[in-house]
Amino acid sequence: MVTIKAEPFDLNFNPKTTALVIIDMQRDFVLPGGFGEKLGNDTSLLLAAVKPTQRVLAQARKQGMFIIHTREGHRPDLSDCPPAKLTRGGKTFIGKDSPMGRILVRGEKGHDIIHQLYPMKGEPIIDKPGKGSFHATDLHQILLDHGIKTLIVCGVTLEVCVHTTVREANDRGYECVVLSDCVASYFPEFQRVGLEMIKAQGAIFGWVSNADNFLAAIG
Ligand code: TIU
Repeated sequence: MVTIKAEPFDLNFNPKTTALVIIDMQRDFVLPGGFGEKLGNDTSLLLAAVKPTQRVLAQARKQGMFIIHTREGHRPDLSDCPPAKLTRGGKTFIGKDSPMGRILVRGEKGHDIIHQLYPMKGEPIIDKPGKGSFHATDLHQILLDHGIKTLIVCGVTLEVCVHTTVREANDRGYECVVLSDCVASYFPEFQRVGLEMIKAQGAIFGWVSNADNFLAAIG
């Protein structure tokens, strides 16, 4: 067992039963021209999470930790995209052309993970149609098969796909540690409050730590 310095209190975990989960570090969210920008956001705010996550990913690989990547997106025929998600307020972006291919469509350049954090062979990629990583995916089964009990969570955006995934994971019995500098939001206020929400009420659905603390814990 190792101990990670975290809020609201430190957490013990076994690196062998812990997975690093990197959520939706896709061009469509992080780079201009994709889904995030089409929704009216400044995508540059998300880039702050890239370098700290690279450090965490490199060390997790060195330690042989189980690593999982997720991508939000849909089949090319959009048959797995609920109409309520496809068109919001009369606007449709998913499936439309962009400089990085069809937005949030599997197989397109924008849908894929940025090169800085690209998965290595043997690191499962979960393609998910929703915000949560457990909804309509085999993530829970994969984690059970690997005896995983603790999740170290990075990715974007904090208050949408990271929150939804951590809430889903907490309900399924996983202890989740969100690394504050390895997650990002288009809204600085949501980043701050989103982290507060996780750790409030005695870690109501998770813990908050950071890249340095993670690196110190797993050495
Ligand atoms: N829009 C936004 O903040 N996020 C998403 O749509 N998906 C994820 O968070 N991955």
